[in-house]
Amino acid sequence: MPVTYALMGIVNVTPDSFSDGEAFLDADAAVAHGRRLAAEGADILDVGGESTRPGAAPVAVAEELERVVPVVERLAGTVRLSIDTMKAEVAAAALDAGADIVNDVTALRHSPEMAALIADRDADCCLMHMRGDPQTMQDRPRYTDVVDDVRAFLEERLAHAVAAGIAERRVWLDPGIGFGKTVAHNLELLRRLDELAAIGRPLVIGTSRKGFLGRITGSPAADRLAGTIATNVMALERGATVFRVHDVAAVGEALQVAAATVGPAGARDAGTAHEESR
Ligand code: HH2
Repeated sequence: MPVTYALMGIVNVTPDSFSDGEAFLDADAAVAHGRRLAAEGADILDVGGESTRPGAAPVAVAEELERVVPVVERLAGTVRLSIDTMKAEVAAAALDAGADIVNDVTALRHSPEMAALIADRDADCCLMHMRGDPQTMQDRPRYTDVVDDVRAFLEERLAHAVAAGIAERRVWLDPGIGFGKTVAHNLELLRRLDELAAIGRPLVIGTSRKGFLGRITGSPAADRLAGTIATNVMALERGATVFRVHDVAAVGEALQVAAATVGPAGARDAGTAHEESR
């Protein structure tokens, strides 16, 4: 069986993202960055206007709309676009502007209208595990068994989405690396990722430049590409199918080789791309 996967390039239109805050706050810079990531091989661009790093300040709806909508409008037609937001108003405006995936790090728990919106628009969505919220999530996180707990959470959120009218085939799941987890929790989730892939939905993984890599290697955020590659390659081998990364070209090349090694003819897509965007 060939290994199939999709590369999701990160476009942060924020002043305070942990690794590239301020770099692409200007719409022109964000659009140019998105186009560059698409040219490097991103299958999806994930546009976000609110940082979720530990302790990040929440952003008002109007401000978030102002950051992301012009960028989504101008990137529409390059590759598939996802909107990284927990707010239904922002998701609706981004879907109107050309996005067709909603990446909600609260897994439909923040905005009461989010599930109905995704169902109505028949959009794909990524539901991610997080303990608490970005203000509190790193406050001594504890689990009975981190993989069992995350799996139970994701299964419950999948059932909730389906009960709200979202087609099961539209739902992707994500263990939320770095969201309310210690270094040991993140590593155990990566080590046992196959147990989450067994749920049977596309599995998104986001380790790119995250703090646990720096805790292991001592490298600052801008210098964690090697750790990012190591963890994404391992995640591919354990069944992850969508890779959310800042460094599309380098991680893409590593995954190409990893996929060719794991399966006879590595192919992109993860069954997640719309025909017209190929
Ligand atoms: N991580 C971040 C943001 N959104 N979405 C999903 N599905 N999975 C993730 O792991 C994930 C995510 C945090 O990374 P980044 O966007 O680089 O930083 P910030 O939140 O500071 O903007």
